[in-house]
Amino acid sequence: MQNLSTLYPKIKPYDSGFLNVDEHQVYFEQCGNPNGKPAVFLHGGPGGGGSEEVRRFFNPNVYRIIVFDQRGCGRSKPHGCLENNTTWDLVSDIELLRKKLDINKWLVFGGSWGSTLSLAYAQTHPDSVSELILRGIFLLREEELKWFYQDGSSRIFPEAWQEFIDIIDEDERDDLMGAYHRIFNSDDTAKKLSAAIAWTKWEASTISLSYSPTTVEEMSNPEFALAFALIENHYFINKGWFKTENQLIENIEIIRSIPSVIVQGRYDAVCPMKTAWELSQAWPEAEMIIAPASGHTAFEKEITHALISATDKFGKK
Ligand code: STX
Repeated sequence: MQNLSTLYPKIKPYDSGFLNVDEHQVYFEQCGNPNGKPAVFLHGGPGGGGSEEVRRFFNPNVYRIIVFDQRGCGRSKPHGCLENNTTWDLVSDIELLRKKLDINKWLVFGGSWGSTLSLAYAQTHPDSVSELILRGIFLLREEELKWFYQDGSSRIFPEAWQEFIDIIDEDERDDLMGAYHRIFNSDDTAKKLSAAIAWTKWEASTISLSYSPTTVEEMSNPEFALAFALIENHYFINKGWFKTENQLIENIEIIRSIPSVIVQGRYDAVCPMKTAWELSQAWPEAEMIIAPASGHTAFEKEITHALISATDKFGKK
């Protein structure tokens, strides 16, 4: 096998700050070369927050790397806040951040929910986007949500699934997302927390091709889990506030000519490849790269390699 590209070295931000929008303070930071090619990283979940690792997908000598924590998660405040927290609020934050940082166009990089948000942003502000790098495609459609939260992945990970459903009364298990929603909106703080941890552990257990105890432990941190679970559930119950089920595919015309790369793990059990395939059928201009022995996360070796090859390629232009 060829040598796989690995993450660039660890770096520290040269700048950070907050964007004040509605009742939210949205944390952002800049790393790498202040005069480099601007790139913004859109994290997953929603509710996952940025991390020190995600900067490392970009050559720090070439890129001016901007990472921000979406409303209600990571270092953004108030933590877990669902007020004025929709897809379209985030799209507007991204555009506001671009203007605040005095950037003309930027490369937009997003995986999973980050791919959903990247497409929504690019289709709203196509002139602000120089290139797109999308991974583990998620279009927030009914069948994708049903696959992950009702019947699908459950068949591949029955032991993790058991823990996900144990917390819900048997007579409510025909609508798990709804049942979790009722707990998250109740006043029972203890139950809310244990449900948030169960919700988050389910995802942590299924994102890697090979189960990663470290990932599960990190994501089970109560503070992380509470924002992650509440925000994801809020976005999914509301179907992402999209006007139609296939909105992001129907609007592909708007972004067709933006140079784009799609990276997809063949054995992604969170966002199965069918979705990436449908996107690429509607959008043959985008380069589709299949990682043949990978699951969902950006940190699968083949996926990291494909993502870094894409940032390196766009960084040379
Ligand atoms: N959520 C998919 C998603 O965006 C249904 C996602 N999955 N795991 C993540 O994001 C993190 C790696 C951010 C935890």
